Amino acid sequence: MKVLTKFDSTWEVSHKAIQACCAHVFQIALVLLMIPWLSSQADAGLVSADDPVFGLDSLTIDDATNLAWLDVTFTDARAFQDVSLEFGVMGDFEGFRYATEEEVLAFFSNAGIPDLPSAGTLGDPSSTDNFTPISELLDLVGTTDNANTFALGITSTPSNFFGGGHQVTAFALLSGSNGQVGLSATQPSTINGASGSWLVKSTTITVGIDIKPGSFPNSINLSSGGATPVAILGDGILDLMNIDLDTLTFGSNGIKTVGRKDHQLCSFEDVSGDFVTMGLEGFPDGELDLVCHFVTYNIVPELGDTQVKISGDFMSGGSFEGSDSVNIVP
Ligand SMILES: [Ca+2]
Ligand SMILES: [Ca+2]
Ligand SMILES: [Ca+2]
Repeated sequence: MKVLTKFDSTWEVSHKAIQACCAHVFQIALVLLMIPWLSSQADAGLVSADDPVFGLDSLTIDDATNLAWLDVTFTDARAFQDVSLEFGVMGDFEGFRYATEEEVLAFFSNAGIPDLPSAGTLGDPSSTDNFTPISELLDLVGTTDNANTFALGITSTPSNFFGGGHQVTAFALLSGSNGQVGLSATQPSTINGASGSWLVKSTTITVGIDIKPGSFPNSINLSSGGATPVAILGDGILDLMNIDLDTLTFGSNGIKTVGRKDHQLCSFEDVSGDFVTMGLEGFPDGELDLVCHFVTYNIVPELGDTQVKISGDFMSGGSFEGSDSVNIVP
């Protein structure tokens, strides 16, 4: 028994030491577990993030576009025809898609690279100003050559060059004290040991919402006064406190929440229940929900007046959207 106690106290000391030194590491790990692919460093243009499948630092999130870019190393030496078949369920790159040439150039621009070619050209501008931002970009996305001087990746944009029907490739290259960005072309079937693919997925997650908690169908009279409440449903994983209320929009015309003196009309309540399977609209389920109000006559529904979508950003990066049905009444 005493031996066990000794072991216990030893474990406690080391455990406390770990807690003291590494509490922030655990916190970050917890956040990443909750929302696996959101950035671990907020408020920068490009941030490194972890993909649940490809692992630590395998993604680069561009906050300006809400796109997550997969490191080019994962697609190195695989042809367009091959990679394109792997985006479905159980595919090697499930949930990803090819970026377009324009998206790659915007990504390079958002990486702070000043001298870029124009889309649809074979230009490859090179400058000393390009060197540092390209070097930093290569640290994020990886390189496709053995000397670690460039990242070359295929895009989805067909090329006008070399007979057409080719996929354009875009590269960022360090040479001497210069950094060069270029566009070139390749055949869809080409396997190039120094080229990967530029694959992206959206960082927008889908959330559950309930329009008019407590009632169903969600009847809206667009000529009525007042506001329509919309609940963003807490599920124990979604961090409602992380929602940037300034970015919340509702409906296809993007109206904002209403409130006096610039205060958003939002509150935390437990209003929602298992309305999908039980028909218990507004029944508390033990999870707090974020309920916000929108001026009813401003609402423009989506999808032939049968649904309305709410969208917004998280303060730590990334975005979300959710839809619910509506019944527009005269
Ligand atoms: Ca990376
Ligand atoms: Ca409802
Ligand atoms: Ca709830």
